[in-house]
Amino acid sequence: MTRKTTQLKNLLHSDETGFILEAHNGLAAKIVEEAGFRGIWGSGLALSAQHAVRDNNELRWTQVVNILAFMSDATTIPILLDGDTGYGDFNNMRRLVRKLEQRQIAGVCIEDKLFPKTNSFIQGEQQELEDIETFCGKIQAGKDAQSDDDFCIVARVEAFIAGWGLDEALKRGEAYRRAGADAILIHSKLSKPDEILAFAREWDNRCPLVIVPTKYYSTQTEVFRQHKISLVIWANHMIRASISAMQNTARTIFESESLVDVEGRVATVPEIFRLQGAEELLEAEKIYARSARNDTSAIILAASRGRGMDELTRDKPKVMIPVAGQTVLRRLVDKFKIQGINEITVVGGYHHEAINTQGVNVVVNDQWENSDELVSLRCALDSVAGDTVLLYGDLLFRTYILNTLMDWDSELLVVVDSSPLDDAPGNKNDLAYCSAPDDRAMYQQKVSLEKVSRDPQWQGRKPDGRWIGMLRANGAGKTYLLEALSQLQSDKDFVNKEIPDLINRLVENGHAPQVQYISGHWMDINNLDDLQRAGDFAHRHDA
Ligand code: SPV
Ligand code: MG
Repeated sequence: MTRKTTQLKNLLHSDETGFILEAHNGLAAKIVEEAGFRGIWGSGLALSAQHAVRDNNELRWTQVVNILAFMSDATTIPILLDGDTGYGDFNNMRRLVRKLEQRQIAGVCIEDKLFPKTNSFIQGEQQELEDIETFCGKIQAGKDAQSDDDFCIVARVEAFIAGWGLDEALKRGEAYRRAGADAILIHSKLSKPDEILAFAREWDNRCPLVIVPTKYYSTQTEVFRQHKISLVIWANHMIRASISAMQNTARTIFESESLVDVEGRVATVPEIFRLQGAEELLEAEKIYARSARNDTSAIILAASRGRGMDELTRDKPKVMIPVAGQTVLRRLVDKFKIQGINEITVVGGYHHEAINTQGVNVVVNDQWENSDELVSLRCALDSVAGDTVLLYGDLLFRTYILNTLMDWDSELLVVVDSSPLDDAPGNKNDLAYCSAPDDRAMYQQKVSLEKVSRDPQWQGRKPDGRWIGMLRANGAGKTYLLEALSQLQSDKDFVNKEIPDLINRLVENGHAPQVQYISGHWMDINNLDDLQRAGDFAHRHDA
């Protein structure tokens, strides 16, 4: 891509008349570029006006440079800064040029007035002009300070503004050109272009000529072309457009005490996101923000009423029962959120309308009364892409268990509690038979699951623990899971199948999940006794 300095230089030296439009912040600059302009005018008037301060150097030069950095970052076209008087003497000018180059600003225009200046349209005649030699020294200092040969310094002649006439204007223009200025900006506050055109005729293209037709706006652009004007600056129309739009919007909202009349007339919020480049960040997150687990979703199975809970589940599913002041579902959701898992799907059935936890998607298994877990899982998987953590909705567990589940690098992972069965409360159905018993001395022991069964002596063996109702499927593991699920779906009794059937099918397919052993620190809630214990458990632990 052509350097911004070179782009500006080319714009000035092109045989055609070029046009640049004012912008005063990053957003405005971006809008100017999107409209098709090939350059931006960093107007002193607009830069100060957006902060409701005067165009009298009330904005410090460092503040100007900071705003320009946002404008430059947001755009690929060159910015010509209205640098007022260079904010001081030749030395301040040198420093300004260096700081602008560091921010990829393509050029600066300085005017032959005295610091602090005022806007040319306020009592122009009373404005004192800088001595010609002093101003030439400033131009030369700026040119000597630039490190990029194509950085442009435009010298602005204020002789017409101060009422000094054509001869003085030409004398100054010529002196500034000889001092090294890349272009001359000749300014006028008349509503006709007479001064400018007279200057242009006499100037006869000695070096590029720049104009600002704010006052003589009704002049046809063709006239500028005929007079070989190199660059026309539309100097303040973005700030003026925003002022009218904001005034109208503010008035309408205030008077109507409603947004109805402005919605549709103002930019949409997605349009703001677009201008900010929000989409790029989402893409970048996929690559760089892996720790945020953006690509992991959670599925919580919560379709059944839960037998043995009596009155407590009269009008809500088990997940919505409060345990130590917080529902089981809220506890689960918070744990996922801490892990950066924000895509959480709850499969509801029985009184699903009572699931009103914030931050979850609820999908409904309509057949919940006549179907089991795999039908529920099927409902969720239709809307859940990427890596998935699956768990039962009646689980309470300590936070570290989910942390570890997320940290293990494995395509398929199940959590198995190896604590002695006799001591264990709760559901003893999902007995786990594994390739090796829990060797507690080993960190991330490589063990695979062989069977989940209700049989306490499967193949005459002792179980190695209990599957706690938590499974993770990553990458290819997710594909294997979907594959096993479709196979089971063609079975006649699919509606009665449970997650352990799916796990066992994975094993049969040669995709045995890896086992992550834990010892206690969890419980499931199956009856009122469990619920009692759950309160204690939640109080004692960070469950
Ligand atoms: C500006 O835009 O700040 C200018 C042009 O300097 S003018 O306001 O016409 O002086
Ligand atoms: Mg200005």
